[in-house]
Amino acid sequence: MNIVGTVSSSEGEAAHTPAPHAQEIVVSVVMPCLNEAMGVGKCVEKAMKAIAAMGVAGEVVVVDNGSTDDSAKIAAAAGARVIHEPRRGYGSAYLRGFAEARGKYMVMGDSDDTYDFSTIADFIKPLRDDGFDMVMGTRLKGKILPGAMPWSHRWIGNPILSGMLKLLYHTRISDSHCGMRSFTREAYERMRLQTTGMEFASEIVVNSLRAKLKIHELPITYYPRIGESKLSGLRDAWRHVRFMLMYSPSYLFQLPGILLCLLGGAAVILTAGGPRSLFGHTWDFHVLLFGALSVIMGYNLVLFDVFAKTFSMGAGFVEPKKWLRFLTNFWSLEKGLIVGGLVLLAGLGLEIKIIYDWASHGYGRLMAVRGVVIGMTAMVLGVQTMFASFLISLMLIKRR
Ligand SMILES: Nc1nc2c(ncn2[C@@H]2O[C@H](COP(=O)(O)OP(=O)(O)OP(=O)(O)O)[C@@H](O)[C@H]2O)c(=O)[nH]1
Ligand SMILES: [Mg+2]
Repeated sequence: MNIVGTVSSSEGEAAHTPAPHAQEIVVSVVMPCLNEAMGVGKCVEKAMKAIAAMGVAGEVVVVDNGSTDDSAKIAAAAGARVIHEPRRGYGSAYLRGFAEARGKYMVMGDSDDTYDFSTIADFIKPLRDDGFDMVMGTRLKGKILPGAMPWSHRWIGNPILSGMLKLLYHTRISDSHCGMRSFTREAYERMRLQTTGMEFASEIVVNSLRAKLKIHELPITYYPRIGESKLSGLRDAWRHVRFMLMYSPSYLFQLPGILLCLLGGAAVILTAGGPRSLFGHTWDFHVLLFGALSVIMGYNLVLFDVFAKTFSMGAGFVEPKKWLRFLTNFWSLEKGLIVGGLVLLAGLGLEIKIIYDWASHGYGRLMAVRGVVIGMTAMVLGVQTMFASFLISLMLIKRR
């Protein structure tokens, strides 16, 4: 058995236990800590004892970035390796902790005594013996003790955020905001995590799904917190929402884009030829105008979707899907320019024809709203296609 407890703090304390060779460490427990003087010592002690009971070499890494209380000293005294990360935030702390961790398996959890670090072995066994890449604790399938989770988190915040994650990323993970998790070093590297705030918890779930990790859900007990919460309700919830939307262009751009195009297209087709009677009303110019607007907005969003996916593919965030492969193999800047140019010319031609007809009728009263709207819409779509082609080509340069 070999438990490591070294300190490297900003106060310049010397390491009091020599660090063994990297390969020797089996389990690294990483805890972010911001003013958790009341809980961190207990968490570190429990983790150290659990590692000892497993009979493997391990370490507890506590990452602090701005505690003004004695958290760092208490954690170090309890046997943790304390690291000071200058960049603030829950995600920053974890990223630094994982970068410093030397174990083959990594366990993460809050340092506020809400998670029971005596159960670390249960988080390691599925990784070591059963071929899983990651273990997600689930409080919802386990037990939430009275006072552990505020009512608003349990019944409003968590269901909304978890529901959104389920919808956008088609995951069946029951408690995607549970803070106690474990994964293998290889799985950690495959996730390529980068966010710095509380949305880090969502990023792990999303990226683990993208990396197709084999995930095991482990029911756990959630205890009341010791010390003050560091969550800032709406602000942190928004960071999760923002992250989920940003990483899901299909729901953010593509779906509303296609809906707007279909809806607008139907309105344009309905009223392009003249007023139409439907549902006991007559529909005319106004419907045509809103329809055109809807098509333009929708097409914009569809282009944003293409931009986002092309960018993500170039940056290596996602594997190219079928249509993106089509885009890279069969599409070219020149083809985009030709198609966009033809649509632009068709629109322009329609506008010129209207002016020509008007002039040839002696510049009398002009009433060609329908044609003008359709021509203008075509011109907008054409120009957008042409310039979008340049932007897409720019983003594909590296890839080609
Ligand atoms: N180093 C560091 N740790 C942080 C930061 N923000 C939060 N933490 C720690 O991250 C863990 C999670 O924060 P909590 O305040 O417990 O958030 P939560 O678990 O969602 O909310 P509670 O239910 O109130 O516990 C705790 O151990 C905090 O001390 C930060 O900016 N830096
Ligand atoms: Mg907590």
